[in-house]
Amino acid sequence: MKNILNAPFLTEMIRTATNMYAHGWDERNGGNISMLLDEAEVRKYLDFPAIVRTIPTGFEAPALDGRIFLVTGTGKYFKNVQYDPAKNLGIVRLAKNGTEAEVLWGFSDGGKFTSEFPAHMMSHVARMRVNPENRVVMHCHPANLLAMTYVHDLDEKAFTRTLWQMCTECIVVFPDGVNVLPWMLCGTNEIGLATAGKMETARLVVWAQHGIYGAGRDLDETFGLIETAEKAAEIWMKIAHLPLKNTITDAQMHELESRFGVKAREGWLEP
Ligand code: 2HA
Ligand code: ZN
Repeated sequence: MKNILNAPFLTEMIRTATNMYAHGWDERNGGNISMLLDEAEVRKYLDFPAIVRTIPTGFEAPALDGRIFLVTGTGKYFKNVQYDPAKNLGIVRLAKNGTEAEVLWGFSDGGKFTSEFPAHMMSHVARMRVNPENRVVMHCHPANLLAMTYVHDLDEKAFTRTLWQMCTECIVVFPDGVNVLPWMLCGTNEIGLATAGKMETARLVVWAQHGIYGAGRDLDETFGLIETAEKAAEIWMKIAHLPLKNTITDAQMHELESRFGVKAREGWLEP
């Protein structure tokens, strides 16, 4: 008997949402996650075709036609995902050039995918082009990154350099840096397109005065990416008002590049 609740991708999603809530990143219904699934893997745990219902997406994304995603539900609380995964999560397959989402499982109270579905799906398209191994898009509201957007210059290079300087590991974890969008109305196709554009050059995109988007290979990697950036932001918020005595220099950053085999975003370090 197939049981979707035994699927490792579902278990991992539940654990991740629970952990994100525990980190304080997802108050109330804040945050959303989407993960591209492998059809053969889904078939091990779910019979199809078993289209529960079809929901218009409100955008076109031909590159995603036939692609299957596990996604958090709109208005749902991360803290509740573990107690009722079928209500708080859903599995959808995109159809008709991405204009429709066929619900294969979940959203059991008649709900639907996250209000940030456009930003998620458009970001998947962008990341697939850059690195087909990227399967996860994650959005949340970590306090220190958010706080930083009120008091730090939003210039992407300046914002990234500050984060890189706050922990030695940062440049190793996100050498592509952090892109930043100014405040925009969330839940719209416009912010979706803008986020996807920023995802072409970095796996982290800050939404000023709102939160952050991360993209990665799997849930762990994407979580770790946001966790590292948020830790750096926390340190900056602790020291920004104090006289700075020491930092990580660009020469030291270059040492990290060679030691860990990473390359910082072109032109963002002094040669
Ligand atoms: O409601 O985080 O950006 C979930 C959100 C919207
Ligand atoms: Zn949000």
